[in-house]
Amino acid sequence: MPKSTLKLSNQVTELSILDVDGNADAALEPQIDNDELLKLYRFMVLTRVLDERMIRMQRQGKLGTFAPCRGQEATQIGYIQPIQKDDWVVPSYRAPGAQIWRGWSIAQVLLFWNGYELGARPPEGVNDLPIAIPVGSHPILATGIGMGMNLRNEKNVVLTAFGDGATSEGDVLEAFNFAGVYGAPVVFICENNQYAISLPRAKQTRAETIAQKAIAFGYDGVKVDGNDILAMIVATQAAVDKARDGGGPTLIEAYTYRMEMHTTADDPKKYRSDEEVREWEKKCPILRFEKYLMNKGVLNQASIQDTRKNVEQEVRRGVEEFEKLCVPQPEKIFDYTFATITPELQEQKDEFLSSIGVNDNQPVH
Ligand SMILES: Cc1ncc(C[n+]2csc(CCOP(=O)(O)OP(=O)(O)O)c2C)c(N)n1
Repeated sequence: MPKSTLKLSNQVTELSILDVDGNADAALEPQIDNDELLKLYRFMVLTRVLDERMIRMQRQGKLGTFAPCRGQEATQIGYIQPIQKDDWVVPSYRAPGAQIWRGWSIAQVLLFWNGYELGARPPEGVNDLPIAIPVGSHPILATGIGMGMNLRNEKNVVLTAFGDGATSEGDVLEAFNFAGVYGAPVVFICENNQYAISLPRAKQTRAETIAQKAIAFGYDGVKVDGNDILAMIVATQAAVDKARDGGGPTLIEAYTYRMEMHTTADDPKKYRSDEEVREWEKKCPILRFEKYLMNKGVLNQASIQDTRKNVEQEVRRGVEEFEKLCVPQPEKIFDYTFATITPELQEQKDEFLSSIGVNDNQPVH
């Protein structure tokens, strides 16, 4: 038997459309109308402004630890744009812009990071799961939802996003495999931001790309420039269309960079150089899209300033709403453990309430 290299039917493609100066590859440029382009831009700026505000709030003791996303705006707004209302999203914990695009309020995003259950409750009519903090625990839920869609003959798709570190979790590999075996309509987005806390991508896997892992599960992988919103939209739209048409899953690796600390409890200077960060600063996804929109005549200096001001106001309103809802209710920890509280837990709850001088089930203010 002769020796040969196997020709596999699945492949890994690489995609970028905008260069760092905002010039688009004409053959690949998607046709998006001006209103939608401006909406995309506004959401990227909103994501950035909210992130900056959240860091300040955390430093002032007004917000708990959270995972900043500066640098990953094109990735998250790009992958969420092709998703329709009836589709499902099983989100990453580092994508508040995508959540807000889906219909979550700014106040809810903030409440989540202060430990309020309301921050984990999807708004009425929003087909999203809450954020999962255990790394890699959620893509398997997306696969299950996708399998359910097939059983019900639904034409919807499910998108899930997770980090490069998550791809080392067994559950994620099971999610990849079951989605392939059952032809589930899942779009897997790996936000490869180069680090899992302090662990660089090179120590996460020996594979040259994350995208190529799809091949082993029997479907295509795409490595996309995650700082290029047009490429993210095109790649995700193709994966969504394929899934909706019964073509099964796709794995998209969004190649990007986490510009900030892993969470507000981390100091990235301990494990990466300023020089490396400066190199990625030049690839800023917002500046790149801004240049593209200015070249097209869709944006100018005045509208850039207006967008920023407008978004700052929206964030301010969100923070005010959050502050009103932020009423500490520590006894709630007992209420959310079981549908009906057990006698033992009720005893503990009573003991806790009396220890803080409250004798009934009134909220603790
Ligand atoms: C099961 C589990 N193990 C460990 C942790 C602690 N932890 C939180 S985030 C993180 C790194 C995740 O990196 P990655 O998947 O690349 O996503 P990123 O945070 O970079 O977006 C770890 C180890 C956790 N939350 N859950």
